Amino acid sequence: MTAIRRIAHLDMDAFFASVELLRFPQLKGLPVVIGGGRRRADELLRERFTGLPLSEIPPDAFPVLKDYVGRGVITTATYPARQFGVGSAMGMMKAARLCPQAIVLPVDFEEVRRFSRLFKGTIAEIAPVIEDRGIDEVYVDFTEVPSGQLEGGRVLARRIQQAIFERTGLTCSIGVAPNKLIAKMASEFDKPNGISVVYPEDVQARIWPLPVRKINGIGPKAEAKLAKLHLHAIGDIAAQERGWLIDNFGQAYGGWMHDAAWGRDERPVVTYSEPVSMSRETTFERDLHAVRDRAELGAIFTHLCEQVAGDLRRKGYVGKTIGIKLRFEDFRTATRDHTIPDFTSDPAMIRRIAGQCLKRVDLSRRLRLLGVRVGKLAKAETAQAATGGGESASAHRVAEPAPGERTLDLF
Ligand code: TTP
Ligand code: MG
Ligand code: MG
Repeated sequence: MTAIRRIAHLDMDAFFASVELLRFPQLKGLPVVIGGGRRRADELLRERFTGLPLSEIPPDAFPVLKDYVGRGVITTATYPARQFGVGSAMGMMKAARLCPQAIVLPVDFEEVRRFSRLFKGTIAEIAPVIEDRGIDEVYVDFTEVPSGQLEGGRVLARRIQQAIFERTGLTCSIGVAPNKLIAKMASEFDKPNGISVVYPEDVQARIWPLPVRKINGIGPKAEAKLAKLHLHAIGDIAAQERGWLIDNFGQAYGGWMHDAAWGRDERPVVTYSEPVSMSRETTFERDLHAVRDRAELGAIFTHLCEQVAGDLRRKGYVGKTIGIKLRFEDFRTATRDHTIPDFTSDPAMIRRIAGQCLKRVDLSRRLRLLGVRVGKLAKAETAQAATGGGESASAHRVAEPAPGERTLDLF
């Protein structure tokens, strides 16, 4: 008997905020947002409360949103803060109006990454087929795992949830479904600390009523276009002829949308391999024109290069191929790249080469998305030895990129 495909999507609850609450358990149950300044809140508080353990600093000593000065956006918010309507990507000023008493803490990236490794390692001990989807989420293939089929996967999901909590003190939510597409939606059904199991026959009842944006791959632009066509729920898409969707959205995207709405998705869970490229991209709030919006576009471009450079450095990689990706207002996509003789993770170098690539594209149409990618990666220390070490053996050990491209998904 072949096992029924059971795929889980696991996503940590209010991840950056929950990591802070491990340090400050006295804030549990209170509205807390992550955002703003770089200085660690505990350093500032420690100055005021010398000698007192961090967990004993009174909650009313913490900085709150109403006293926050500066622009910035919220990175995430605890569930109690979300009850006030505060959430990711919201401006701090707006959040301060909605929930002035919310405590504001800066993100501690090192700590967040440590817990990211910890929770993923915990899962790996129980179910080895894991696809890393960013800082706080993974897909896990339950199909062949002993007990992976019990109660549609719920038993194994519960075990993983418990193991993560015991190891880290953090909660997560898990969706188990016949494929990645539905599992991703299902992990949100019962957040925080929930488990949702969706069976193939549930698609109509549980997936079709959801707004189209819940499909991972339908963004704000596609949503707007669908709304103009009077399609708001996933079931509205499912009710359309495939050919009609293709006429309106193109062969690939229209066809994919039809499959997605019917809950069809055969993508495998891809286990970890060395990254062969790292990239950052952004979809603009409004379409931008290369000439008329030159300054804005230039700033975004530079920022993307800096972000990719930062990702490379944090993860200890350098690369040789620098590329760009553009998506135009008509959804057409263009890519260009250029390979340089020496490995780099230098933001200025990446910016310069990416800028040259940009010159090779016709920019008369407006842009909806811009991306920067660095490929032909090697571990920084290996590449350094290779360039600086003359005939050293390590020159021949520069990592070859793994077959098939894998882009790091960076929140
Ligand atoms: P999410 O999983 O999207 O959000 P979350 O874990 O905070 O909350 P939820 O319980 O709804 O899953 O993102 C994971 C972390 O990534 C989040 O804690 C902060 C970070 N992040 C950003 O830095 N920028 C963003 O725009 C978003 C959405 C998240
Ligand atoms: Mg999360
Ligand atoms: Mg997430």
